[in-house]
Amino acid sequence: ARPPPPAVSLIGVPTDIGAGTRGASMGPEALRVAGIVPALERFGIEVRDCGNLVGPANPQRPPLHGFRHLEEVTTWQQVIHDAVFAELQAERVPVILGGDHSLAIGSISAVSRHCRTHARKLRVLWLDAHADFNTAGITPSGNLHGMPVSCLCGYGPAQLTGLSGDVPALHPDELFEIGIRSVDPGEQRLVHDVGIEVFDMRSIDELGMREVMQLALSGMDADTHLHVSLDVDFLDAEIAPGVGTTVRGGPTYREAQLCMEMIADTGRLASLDVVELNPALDVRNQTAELAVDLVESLFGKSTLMRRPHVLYGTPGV
Ligand code: B3U
Ligand code: MN
Ligand code: MN
Repeated sequence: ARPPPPAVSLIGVPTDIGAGTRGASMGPEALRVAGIVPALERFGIEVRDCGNLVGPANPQRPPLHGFRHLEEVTTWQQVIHDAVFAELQAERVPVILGGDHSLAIGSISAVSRHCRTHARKLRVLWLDAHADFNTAGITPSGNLHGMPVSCLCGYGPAQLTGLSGDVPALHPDELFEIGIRSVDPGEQRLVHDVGIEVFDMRSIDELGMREVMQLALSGMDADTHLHVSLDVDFLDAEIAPGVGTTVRGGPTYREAQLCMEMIADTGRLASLDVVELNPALDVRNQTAELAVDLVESLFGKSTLMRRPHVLYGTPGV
């Protein structure tokens, strides 16, 4: 028998203070306009739209000690952490509607705290054109949306690395980055030294999306909490123009759909970020509509009645 559909809580995070280009603050509303609520309800999912969180406005300041807007970003992360943690404790699946990608510091810190409280294993899939592993010392921009993964792994200011408790929210072994095609020079070295598992576009070209996803999803079991952090710039810029930092050569519509379907097949998706959607740059809300299509696949939309519960084997075996 199929498991009952999850109860989903939508949490809007209308901020762009971590980004270099303004506009992602309008992302949550664009996803609602694109029909994210009825898209999920169609599968029998009970959806609660919690509305938008409230946090500091964008002060549009230059970097200070390597960061733009560190204090404001920190305030947002505390609000995000608390909201996401509350929904997880209520046994609901939080779907965070961004907002720039700095919000994942708060959301994944909450997921990590929840997993530790309930002795669950954590798996994070980071779907992005960028590695988001900059630090104050190596960032070319000071923008914190380029630093969430490093902060979550413990490389960053204490006010962001300590959100989930004394130990870093994320261990590199719990993380797989997919779709990467833009990594800054200092970032490249750090990603290598820390040992982040990166499936860049070259690996997708060589192995195919299917094998990449089998590897990224392998080794999970019934106790694994799967978090997906979907940066819309993961997608090829031709199909997803509504993002601030497009990088050409990303996954096609079909590759992206397969990626989502294989995640759905595991039956382990327990929290999701949809980030970096920038309606100010979009054309007729098409990027928001595409994101909603992909979210439907993540929650089990499929052409035929096949819903196997697929658990993939041990990584590297
Ligand atoms: N790596 C660059 C660009 C960037 C990272 N994430 C996004 N853009 N969205 C930086 O500024 O850190
Ligand atoms: Mn990105
Ligand atoms: Mn990102």
